[in-house]
Amino acid sequence: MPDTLTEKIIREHLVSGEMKPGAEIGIRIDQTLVHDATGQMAALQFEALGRPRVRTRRSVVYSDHNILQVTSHNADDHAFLRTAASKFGMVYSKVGNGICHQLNLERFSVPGETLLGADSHTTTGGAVGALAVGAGGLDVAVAMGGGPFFLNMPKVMGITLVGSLRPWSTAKDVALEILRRLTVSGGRGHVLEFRGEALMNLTLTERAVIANMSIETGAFTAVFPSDARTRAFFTRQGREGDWRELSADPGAEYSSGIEIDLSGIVPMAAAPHSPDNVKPVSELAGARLDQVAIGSCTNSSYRDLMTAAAILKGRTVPPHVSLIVAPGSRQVYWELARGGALADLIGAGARIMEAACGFCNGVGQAPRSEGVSLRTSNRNFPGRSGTPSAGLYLVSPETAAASAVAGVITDPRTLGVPPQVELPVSFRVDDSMFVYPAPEAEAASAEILRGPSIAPLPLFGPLPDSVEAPVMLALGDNVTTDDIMPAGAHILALRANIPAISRYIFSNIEPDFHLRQKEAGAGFITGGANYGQGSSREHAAMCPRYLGLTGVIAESFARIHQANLCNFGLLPLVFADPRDRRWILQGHTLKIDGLRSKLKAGAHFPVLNATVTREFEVKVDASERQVEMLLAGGLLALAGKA
Ligand code: MIC
Ligand code: SF4
Repeated sequence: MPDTLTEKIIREHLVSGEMKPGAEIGIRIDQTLVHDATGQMAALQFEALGRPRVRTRRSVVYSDHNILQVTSHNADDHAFLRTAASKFGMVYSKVGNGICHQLNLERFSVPGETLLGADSHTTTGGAVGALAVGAGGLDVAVAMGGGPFFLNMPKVMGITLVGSLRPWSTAKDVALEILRRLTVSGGRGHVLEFRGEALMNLTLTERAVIANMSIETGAFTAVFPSDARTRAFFTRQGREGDWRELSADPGAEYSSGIEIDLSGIVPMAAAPHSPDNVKPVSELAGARLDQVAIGSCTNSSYRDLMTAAAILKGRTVPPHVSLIVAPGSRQVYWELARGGALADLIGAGARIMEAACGFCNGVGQAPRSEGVSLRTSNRNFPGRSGTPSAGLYLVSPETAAASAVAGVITDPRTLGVPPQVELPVSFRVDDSMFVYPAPEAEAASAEILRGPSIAPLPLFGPLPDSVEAPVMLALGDNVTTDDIMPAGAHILALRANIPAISRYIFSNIEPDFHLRQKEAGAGFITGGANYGQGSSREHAAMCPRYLGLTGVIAESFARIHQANLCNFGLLPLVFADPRDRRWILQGHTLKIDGLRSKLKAGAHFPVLNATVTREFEVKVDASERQVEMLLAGGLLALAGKA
């Protein structure tokens, strides 16, 4: 049978299971990616698993999230990551080199390979025709050791592109249009596979913008064919040897499909507080703003920043607007400087930041209280900027630059003829900020630097057979991992210390939640659909477990978070009847007896709400493999390592 591109790559990497939609399969991983917010745990877990060296074709540790160095925590973490990478056989990317996803595209991406990254936006790599997937750090640590990555065989949604973009409409607007149509949960269980003749109208970096934001629909990832446009990108990067042509077989069947006419796309914005709250910019025009931030792994490429610079050239941003520009990589930074665009940005009054994530998840540049920030990034969840009361709009670099100059939200089409940005024939390649690992012969004696920021991994015990515990919080639909474990510089700096970072669990919802949870000992959270959407941070599972939480009962779970819950022995339970959620309130006591055998049976089982003496039915959302982990107290416990 003809394969979709997704099926083709999975088939080439399949190590266990049958490729039937929904069935659990295991795939071999060629490359892994972690960074300085997820890599500390991944390295500690890799160490706990007892593997001396990584077994992938390539594994890279990036320094891009935790870069402020307001205390010694960040530098301690970087020293730990650099020395651990060297010992375990990974490439280490120094601070200042750039954002993991941009760097992966530029230097390491390969069509047809599998990439597993401890970051949800690993999907960006789908732009070159790789199967690039985000996961929790522990799943990545297992893959680093040569173990398979387990997933439920996704369905493949064909997204057919027709037409070509009109002036001032961009790939970001296409990504936002997809979100408008699919919402933050419409991609669940699917790979979004792009096809159609109009693909030839999109450059590799434009495809990367769309692949980047595919995760916001809840999709597993996105994948584009590898074609002449892809080849041109590899040639510019001096890596033509890594390119190969790849596409779906003719006649391949898709489980569902949508068509997007690029010529109908207009400048769009995702209004606060969700990436699917999408409106045409023209409807928002004139709204006040305080900050404009251009960058992040979505829109920080050469094309994006050169376009913004061309719009800003010779203009100045008004006094009430703070304009921030953060290039995606050192290569982009250097090219901006070489062509003079950096001078145009400085001239316009921009604050030029490091090539890093920065403002995107609140590591610096938090807006003022109640502030309005227009950003080219991918998430506008409450608190994401570091300022809980701020409102974030997600837009294209064109809309951001036009609005920065006007001082209010502005449709870029009002500016007349758009700038034409030509890509250089070849980009400047300088890999000197990648540090290659110690040779295998020296690795055994290589020392790992463990500063005071690195705390030992917490150990979790087996699941008890009966539970009686209160509902600690009763939440709604689309709870994000930013709600569970907030972003922001002071919290991110504690990523290598579970006891210390645990005090911030749910802190944007209830500042002292951690004290209440500790006192209760056990506990449940209830939620609606798509619980745990957003980032891959496994701290959103590890820390609740560390504080004693027993499980989450929701209508459904986001994929990465569901896997993280299982990896750390926290029960992911789903309501048999979603209406039950409404009468189960915070403070009610829930009781389950014979829990272990009920999980093994895999069927629905009753939970007693002892406060109102009424039962309701739930089912564990876990594969047989994951049930074994839940019973043992998590993946490390099951492996006998905790
Ligand atoms: C994000 O964009 O939310 C992050 C910060 O990159 C996370 C990773 C993390 O929280 O460690 C992600 O997307 O997975
Ligand atoms: Fe970094 Fe933001 Fe991209 Fe996450 S979404 S990897 S924080 S730039």
